[in-house]
Amino acid sequence: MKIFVRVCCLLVLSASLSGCAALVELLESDPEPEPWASIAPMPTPVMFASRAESSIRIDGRLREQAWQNASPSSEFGDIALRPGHDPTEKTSVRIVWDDMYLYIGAIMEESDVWATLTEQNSVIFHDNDFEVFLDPDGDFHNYHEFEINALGTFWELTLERPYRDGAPMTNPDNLPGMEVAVQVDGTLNDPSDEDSGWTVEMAIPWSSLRRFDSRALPPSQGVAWLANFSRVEWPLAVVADQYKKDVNSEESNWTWAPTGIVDIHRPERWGWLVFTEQAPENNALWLDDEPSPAWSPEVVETFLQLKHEASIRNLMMAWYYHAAHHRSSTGSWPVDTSILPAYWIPEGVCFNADMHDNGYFAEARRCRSSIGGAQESQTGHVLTARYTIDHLGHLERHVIQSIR
Ligand SMILES: [Ca+2]
Ligand SMILES: [Ca+2]
Ligand SMILES: [Ca+2]
Repeated sequence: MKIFVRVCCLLVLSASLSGCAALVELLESDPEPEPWASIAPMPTPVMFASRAESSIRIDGRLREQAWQNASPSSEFGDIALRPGHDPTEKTSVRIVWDDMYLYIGAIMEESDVWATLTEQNSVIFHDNDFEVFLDPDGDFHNYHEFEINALGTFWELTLERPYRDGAPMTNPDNLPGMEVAVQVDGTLNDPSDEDSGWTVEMAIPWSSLRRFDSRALPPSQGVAWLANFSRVEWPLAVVADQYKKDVNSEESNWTWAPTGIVDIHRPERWGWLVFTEQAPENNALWLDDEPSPAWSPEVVETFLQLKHEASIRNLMMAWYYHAAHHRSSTGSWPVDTSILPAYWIPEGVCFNADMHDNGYFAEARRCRSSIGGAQESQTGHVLTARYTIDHLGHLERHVIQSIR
């Protein structure tokens, strides 16, 4: 049931925020087990955000040299990689930055460009849309969501936590100084022809992103952000020469990072945006790929860290889901970590949880005796980190070793 929480919540949200909270409470008390798909391993996309090589004018057209030089992300796929749900239209994003802004450009093929919502901060995914999710510090909490339709109407909100964890939010929450424009390549809301698609071009000032990341902005070379990009696509019929949304049909969700479940609010399944000065030739990358010799040492180091620590991050989320399931099915938190099958704990990782009446505080790190097997970085450091997570799903990474 929880898989519908995003859609249900936002439908309720358009009428009442308190209704949404009640719905979350109802779902949290639902003893139905969390679907395994939600924690099944999913491929993790990685892309580089490189420094813009020319100025960018926000007009919806990605014609500037900066966009031409930026290589596109991997193409979007079904949010849960379900057989038979492959996208019928192609989508990719490009990301560049300069000293003032983070720039996001999306190219969406679309044979029927359609949009109806004109009121700012309305629930935009009721139309076909493009969506951006940014969790700069990667802690799964306090992340920003942006949605826009082909009329250029957009909605922004900040979630303190994902819906599954109660989702207190600021809605709407429009980032100051953001510029955004769309361009339709075809005719809007005219079913008599076949369109090519539409593009989104946006510039987000670093100054408005500071509250999501305590590190320096623009990010230093090699810094990684958690992010996702998504596209909601509704089945359309043509009635009296007009598009009509089939409200009884399920929408498609095409995403950059598959979450494995029809719920985009699973930040633990989003992809990595790695900041770099130089544009790489290939940006359609996955965490399973090998680093390229053409990348800078800082970027290689980040990439290897992300690979190396992925199993620990998975462990933390496996524990989180097991503990949440235990609580929803028995009414109490587990007394210790023995409910977690041992195969979730990677070799050489020490894991423990401090259980208390109202939840827990869990931590995982490479065991001291295994530090020799930790990741050797390009600069000769041994990279180790301690991860912690609490029962509200707040993940933190603490660097504990950096030995030359
Ligand atoms: Ca432009
Ligand atoms: Ca965050
Ligand atoms: Ca058209």
